[in-house]
Amino acid sequence: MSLPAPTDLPAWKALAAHRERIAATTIGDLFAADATRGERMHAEGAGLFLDYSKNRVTDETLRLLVTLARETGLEARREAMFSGEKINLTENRAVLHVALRAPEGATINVDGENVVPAVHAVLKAMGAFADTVRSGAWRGASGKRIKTIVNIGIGGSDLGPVMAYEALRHYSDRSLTCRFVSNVDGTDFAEAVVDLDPAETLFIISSKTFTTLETMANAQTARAWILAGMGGDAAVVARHFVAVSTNAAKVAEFGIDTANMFGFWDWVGGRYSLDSAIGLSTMIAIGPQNFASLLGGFRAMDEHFRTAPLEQNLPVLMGLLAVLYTDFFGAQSIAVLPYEQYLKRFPAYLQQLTMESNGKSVRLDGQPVTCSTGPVYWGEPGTNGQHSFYQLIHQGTHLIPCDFLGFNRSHNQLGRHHDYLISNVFAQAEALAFGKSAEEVRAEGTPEWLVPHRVFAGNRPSNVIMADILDPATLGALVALYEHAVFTQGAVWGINCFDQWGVELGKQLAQKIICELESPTEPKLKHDSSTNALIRRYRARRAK
Ligand code: G6Q
Repeated sequence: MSLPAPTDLPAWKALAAHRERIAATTIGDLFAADATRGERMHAEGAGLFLDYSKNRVTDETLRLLVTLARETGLEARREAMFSGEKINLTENRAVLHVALRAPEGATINVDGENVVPAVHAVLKAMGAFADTVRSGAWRGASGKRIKTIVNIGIGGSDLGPVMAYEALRHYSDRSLTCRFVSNVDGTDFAEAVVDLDPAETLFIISSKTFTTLETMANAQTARAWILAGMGGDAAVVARHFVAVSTNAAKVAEFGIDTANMFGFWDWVGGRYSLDSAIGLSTMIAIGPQNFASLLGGFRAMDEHFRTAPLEQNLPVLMGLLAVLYTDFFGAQSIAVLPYEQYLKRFPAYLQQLTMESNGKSVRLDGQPVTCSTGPVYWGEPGTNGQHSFYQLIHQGTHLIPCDFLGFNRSHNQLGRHHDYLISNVFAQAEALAFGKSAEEVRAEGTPEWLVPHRVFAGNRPSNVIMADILDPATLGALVALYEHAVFTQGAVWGINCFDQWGVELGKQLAQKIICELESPTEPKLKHDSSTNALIRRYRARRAK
């Protein structure tokens, strides 16, 4: 196949010329010229409200961005995804996280087979299992009720479940606790179980492949911990371990009863798997009903993405704005700033979703890209971030577009806290956009030598995304918003958002180096001189 480079398309060239024309126009100028801008430039969908008026865009910029989306074939690619085509070309796979939240009765075919009934069969099995754990009907081998669920998984088999557990704590059964072990660093496991009773602990081994080094190492350690704590009989494993995987053979080999294995499929990418069986810990924590609401939120955003006009389509607008800043304003990162403590792990989750998806420098046809792709996504919950890195966003030399996330209501309505919190969302977005001029600083009586230090140039773009309250449906909509915004970016850049070859090389090298570190005799090292020296030094100094 051969694809036109997006940079060769008429809309790209028109945008480049347009960018020159608006170079001197500030966000302040745009607001001054149009009294209705703040009310006009918004979009709504799936319970989310997006105010994008504080961006460096005119109506013409938006028209050109939408034209670019059309010229790059976004709509056809979107349809190809929703209809189960194998758009993940490098792995020859369909990309169907949208099928995970399709309504029962929908039809989505992969290789001529409707996958939706299988999705719902797994959801039902998960629901039945979650209910037995929640009700206490599921007992550990010694007859004790399960109190702690430890999810062992990494990457896509960890970040979604951790994020969702934290985000939906308000909805979780407080007599159960979920913990998450991902790192192969033994400290992660050791600290996670330090105060746990094996008799009351259930491990969920979450691994699509059931071969990932970190997860398998942690799973073996967990198995040994359970056996040591429960008398050493391998039969106890079945009461303390369940698996989420696509690999039944490996699960059985580990000693987990495949009746307690919850499956998914190769058309679910790891970082898009939160709403598959990988969400089992979330379902146990919040219950099957709330999990169904979570899926409902995803589905509502899927529908919006699929049907809303591009000009009013939240993920399309957010994806195109990211392209605009990345390719026409030289921005290298985007900050995501949730003003909601329950979303404290959301930026970490988005790091994987966005950067593993769009950190690519080759297009789908194998040609090198001719523009910048995948910005760095990062962030911390507000207001904490304001007291650390916001300085750079306000007065530094980098342009960092921001997504502010806020909610009209809090689950913890304590005195004036929520108004304080949300006043900061609006204040930060206002300050970034309009800044503070030297005249304003002088008018406050600031001595002349201090004026430049206290000036805020403004003209720094942001989106403000608001919803009523962080409930399961809203979380689903929010995650799907970013999933589809990432898809929009990838479609414009002509890259494959759904593979991750970039994580392979390090994995392979580590396998080789493990043998060298553990070799009883001095290994013959054939790395570069730095790697060789580091290996020798470690071998000489490590704890024996
Ligand atoms: C995500 C990636 C990656 C994956 C982990 C865990 O999109 O594919 O983060 O989720 O490597 O893989 P397993 O689930 O197979 O253990």
